[in-house]
Amino acid sequence: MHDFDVVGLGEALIEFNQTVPGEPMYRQGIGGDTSNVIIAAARAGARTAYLGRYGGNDDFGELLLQTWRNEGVDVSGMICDEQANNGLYFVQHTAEGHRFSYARHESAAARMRPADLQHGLVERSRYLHVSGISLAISTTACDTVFAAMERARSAGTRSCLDANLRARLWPMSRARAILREAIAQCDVFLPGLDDMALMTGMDQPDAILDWIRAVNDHAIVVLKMGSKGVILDDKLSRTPIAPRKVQAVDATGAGDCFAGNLLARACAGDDWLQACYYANAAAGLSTTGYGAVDPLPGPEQVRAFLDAAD
Ligand code: KDG
Repeated sequence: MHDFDVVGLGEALIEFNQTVPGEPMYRQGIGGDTSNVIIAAARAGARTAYLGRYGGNDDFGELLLQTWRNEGVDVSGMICDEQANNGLYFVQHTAEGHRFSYARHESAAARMRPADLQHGLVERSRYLHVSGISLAISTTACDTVFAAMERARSAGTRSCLDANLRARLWPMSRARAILREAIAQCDVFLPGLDDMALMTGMDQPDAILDWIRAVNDHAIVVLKMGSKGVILDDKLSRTPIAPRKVQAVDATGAGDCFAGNLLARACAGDDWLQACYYANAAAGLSTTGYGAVDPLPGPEQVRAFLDAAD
């Protein structure tokens, strides 16, 4: 029996999200891809925990803890690093979409290491969720992610990976090598089309899915294509799922919303196709408000949207 449906490992960030394009006006929230996933999954009804380090050297650690607790996320595996600050990021909105700028060098999360996992929470969960950002932020964080995946494998916990390839965080050759190994090891892979284009040099979804299958022949794969919807590759077939029409204002965290809802619905008993339809609708809804966390929808909202769209 598992105590958790999904545990996430990575870096939570304090978010400053631009409210008026081109103006120096920002609203404060929290972000960080794996934390967003865990909050999305919690709102969808999953039993969740977040793992890693938060900083004790500034006043933002309490905000992170309070946010997770309010969402019902277990924080017993979080370590307070008194020597370090919490990472920050700024979201700016341009005609080409949103852009991230970071202030996260030597943050608390970047100081995580494999010994931090001795609490054993990975082993008590059905899924472990990690990402290319968790792998990128430092070499000790990278080691911690692989150690967590190893613990997951030994315990029968399934590993879910989002590529989230952020070119600002690491050199591309390192990113390609490390991500390739993580892709080979995961059980569920949720890459964005743009990330895979950067990773492989290809731009056609089928060619990218073929590339992924050559690296990993066993994972459930969902290729997220933003405003073009998603493709589920369950090894037997590839099923495209069209996007839902919404008035999008900010796509920050939409892929994380997809991942959290997908895993929550899979744990609730949906098959992967049903879970994808649900997560696709949830991700669309999450783009209708500003910030990575505030617009993450709950089940009533998603069901109403699915019914209205039918
Ligand atoms: O997916 C959204 C995240 O990218 C955002 O919340 C910030 O985690 C973040 C990052 O490192 O880019």
